[in-house]
Amino acid sequence: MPLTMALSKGRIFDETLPLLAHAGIHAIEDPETSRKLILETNDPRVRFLIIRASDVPTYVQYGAADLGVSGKDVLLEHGGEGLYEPLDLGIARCRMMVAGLPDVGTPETRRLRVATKYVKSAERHFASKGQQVEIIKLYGSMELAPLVGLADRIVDLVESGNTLKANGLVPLEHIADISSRLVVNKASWKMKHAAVIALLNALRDAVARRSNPIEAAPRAGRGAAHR
Ligand code: PRT
Ligand code: MG
Repeated sequence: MPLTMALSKGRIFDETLPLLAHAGIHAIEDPETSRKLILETNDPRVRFLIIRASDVPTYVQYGAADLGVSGKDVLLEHGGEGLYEPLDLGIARCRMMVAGLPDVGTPETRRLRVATKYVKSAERHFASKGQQVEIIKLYGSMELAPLVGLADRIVDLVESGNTLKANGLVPLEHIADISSRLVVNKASWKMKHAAVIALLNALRDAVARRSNPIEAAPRAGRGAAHR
């Protein structure tokens, strides 16, 4: 049965491709140069939808895509309704953090202001510490907010830490480790079970090989001599 897979351009597409290649699936066009939003693959039973990262869970929830690849940050905001999340692909890793200007304490006369696009995750984090905060919803460039007095803190993703550093900010609290997950529509899981399970198993195998390349590598490729 044909499978439609929702992917976003950029790091998720780039890092999912090698895993899909292990399952024998290759995109015929590059989404960075093609303007098409539906990409065929070498396998006539599989096609990709190229959509915004934050829209992937929605397409899968409503069954417009059978499955997709989505960052855990996006899934935490979406809530995961209508989806199974059977596999951590271990790609596009980063941390969700609270950050701010160094040596700036919490204000005494008002609630802490926190700017973020991760409203639910931020609310949950501060509620779990018993801290009342005012969340300011932004859609990007959160790092700017503390610099111009819009917020006391931000909640954002941190990978190398270079973006924080370049803006004079420091990481303050760790909220969650983030990686991308395979998500599957609940009805597709039932109705297209064999096709979904075959792809899931191939991807699981690709993830295991990547995290344990020595054991998974063919014998000639082990290179024991130069280790
Ligand atoms: O389409 P939309 O704008 O909604 O999505 P997007 O721009 O978030 O998509 P994209 O492709 O940038 O990110 C897709 C997914 O990659 C995210 O949902 C995360 O799960 C994951 N990911 C991993 C990251 C990062 N690492 C990351 N570093 N997403 C964003 N960043 C940004 C971060 O927000 C910050 O601005 O990179 C900056 C920090 O990087 P460092 O290396 O300077 O610390
Ligand atoms: Mg981006």
